[in-house]
Order: sequence, then structure tokens, then C-alpha cells
Amino acid sequence: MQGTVEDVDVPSASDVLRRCRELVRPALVDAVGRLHPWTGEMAAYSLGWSDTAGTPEPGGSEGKGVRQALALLGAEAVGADAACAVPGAVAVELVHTFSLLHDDVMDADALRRRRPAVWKAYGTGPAVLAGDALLARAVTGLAETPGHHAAAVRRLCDALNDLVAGQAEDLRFEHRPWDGPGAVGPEEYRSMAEGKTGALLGCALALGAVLGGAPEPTVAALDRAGRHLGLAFQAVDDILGIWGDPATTGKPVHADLHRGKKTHPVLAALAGGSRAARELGTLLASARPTDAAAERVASLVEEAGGRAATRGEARRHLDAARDALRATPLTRTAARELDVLFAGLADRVM
Ligand code: GRG
Repeated sequence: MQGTVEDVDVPSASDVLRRCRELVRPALVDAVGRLHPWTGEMAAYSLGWSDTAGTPEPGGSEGKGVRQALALLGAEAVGADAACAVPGAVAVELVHTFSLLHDDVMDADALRRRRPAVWKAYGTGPAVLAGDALLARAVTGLAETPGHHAAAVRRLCDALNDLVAGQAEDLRFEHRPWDGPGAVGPEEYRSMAEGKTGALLGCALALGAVLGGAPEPTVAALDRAGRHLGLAFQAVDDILGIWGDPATTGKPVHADLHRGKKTHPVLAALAGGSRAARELGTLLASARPTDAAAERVASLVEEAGGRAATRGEARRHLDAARDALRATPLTRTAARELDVLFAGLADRVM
């Protein structure tokens, strides 16, 4: 994730993420330190700070920190100091961590950020409880923030409801057929992805603006930009789930194919109606793919144009996210950093 050559004074997406992680880290450590020691240990493990014995692991398997960065940049973009958005950044990062923890339980995904998922390392019950603790801490921390806290909590709660709805759709789609009248359509996919992924990215940007004292139209524009970014982000996530390198993504490849997840590349491939699409449809209708069949499914999806169509989808939502930013008066430096970050996330490999 690099800055462009002509923007020598604009940091790369990785630089932006690193700067924001460093600003948020003390408050995030403080928030996790307020949890019950057992849930705190699991939270620290899931954040990549320690191993399963609670021993600190500097340089462990941290996430990218996208949501915390968006919250800080949201505040800077409306002319406020990033410090005012730190409680919002902590809240969205805790909610994100919580949602990954519960998602891994629901999907029975054993690997996360190159390590055993929390439920694999500690057990399902403890992992669910650690997620609950993170959610409770996220809401409490934001409610305790002086100034604008009611509007901020409201924003977070709206995003939480969207997340639940998106996740519900995602799980229900697994039981829908691949084609015919019950098949998942493009609009249904989009609504699911916006809820599951876009809502929290939009909320992160909007929270920064709320805590920075921005007027409602600016907050709404940043929320819109984040939601489009989320749709691009989810499209890329779907691509990485089929063609990503597990050593880089830290997650097993083809897990979505094995579960019958209705991801964008597969849906787009099937919609093409080509010979490869018909073979793909037959293969998917026969059974959940085994490892060998998943390889064949992946190449048919590619041949039927599913990967290219999903790249296009990511590009369209990235453009829409940038348009939403450009239509809003924002400070120049933060707007450029957001632009670089958005582009880096749409091109990411992890
Ligand atoms: C909010 C009450 C409530 C429930 C949550 C479990 C659940 C319901 C929702 C799942 C949402 C989910 C896990 C969506 C996937 C979003 C996504 C693409 C995650 C990957 O994000 P990255 O790449 O991860 O930013 P890192 O590891 O970098 O932090």
C-alpha cells in the first residue's frame, strides 16, 4: 500500500494506519485493562498483543487497524484534533474485534490473523463471552466520553444493528440455492455486505466527525463514504477468500466455498451464463465442494468472469466513496490521507 510518486509529501496507506494505531494504542490498552482479567486476556490475544499464556508478544498478529484510523481521520477531516476522536476509535476497534471473535465461532473458522481463532485457543463459550465483554466496553467507553456522547452512542448503536442484520443475511444466504427463483440477487448481496462490513466503516468515519463537532450533513457524507468503502472492502475480502495467500491473509483459503457462502465472485460468475458458469452451477448444486472441488470451483469462477466482475464492483464503490468525500468540505491533508487509505484498502492483499 504505497503513496503515488507525485505525492511525495503524502504518506502511504501503511504509514497512515501506523500513525493512527500509535495514537490509539494507549487508550485501547486502557480499555482492555478494564475488562475482567480472563476476558481481558482473550481480548489481548485476539488483538495480537499476547499469546495464550498471556505472555506479551510484541509484533504479534495485529489487525490492520482500519476502523480506528477512519475515526481519527474523520475528526481531522473536519478540522478537529485527532485526540478528540480517540474514544470513537477505541469503540469501533473493540466492536470490530468482537465481531471477528463471534464471526469465527459462527463460521467455525479455526484461523484468524495467522493464529488459532480465540474459540480454538480458549473454547467457544469463553470466546463468546470475550466478544460480549468487548462490546460492552465499547459502548461504555463511548457513553463516558464528554461532549457529543449521546450522538456518538446513537451512531454506534445504529451501526451495531446494521451489523447484526448484515450478518443475519450472510448466514441465511448459505441455505439459499445458487440459481433459480430463490437465488441471492445483486441487491440482496449489496445490502448484506453494507450491513456486515460497510456500516462499521461508515460509523468509524462518522464518529470521528461527530466527536470533532461537525454538522450533520458532513457526518452523513462521511458515513456514506465509509459505507461505499466497506462495499469495496468486502468485495476485495471475497476475492482474497478464494485467491488470497493464507500466509498473507492469515486465514484459510476457500473457507467461503466450503461453507456455501454467497460471495460476490461466485454470484457474478453464475450470472454470466457462459459454459464455465453452467459447469460451475452444476458443481455447486451437487454438494459443498471438497478441497479438490474447491480448486475447480475457483478456476471456473475466474473463467466465468467472477473475479474481474468483483474487481469492477470494488472499483465502482471506491469511486463512489471518493466522490462522497469530494462533495464535502474537508481539510486538505486529511482528505488526501483518506484518499490514499481508500485506494490502498481497495488494492490490499491482506
Ligand atoms: C454487532 C451485536 C453485533 C453483532 C455482530 C458477528 C457479527 C454480528 C457480524 C460479523 C461481521 C463481520 C465479521 C464482517 C466481516 C468484515 C470484514 C471484512 C472483516 C475483516 O476486516 P479487516 O480486514 O481485519 O480489517 P483485520 O484483521 O485487519 O482487523
